[in-house]
Amino acid sequence: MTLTIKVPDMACASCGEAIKKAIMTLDSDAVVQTDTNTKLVSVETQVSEAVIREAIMNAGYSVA
Ligand SMILES: [Cu+2]
Repeated sequence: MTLTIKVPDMACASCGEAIKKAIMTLDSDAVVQTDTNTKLVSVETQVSEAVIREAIMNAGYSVA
């Protein structure tokens, strides 16, 4: 499934990398795309949305 999650405080490319890394730690097969202009993170994963959201929050970002 593909999730699209808004992360308003993803300010720059290194935020995007940190988020990507946090998700990939949970699911190494995930395909993660981050867009710092739209603040959207799209994740192709088998892991549930709740778990992905938690990973983003644990990395220090809030999810909308
Ligand atoms: Cu940043």
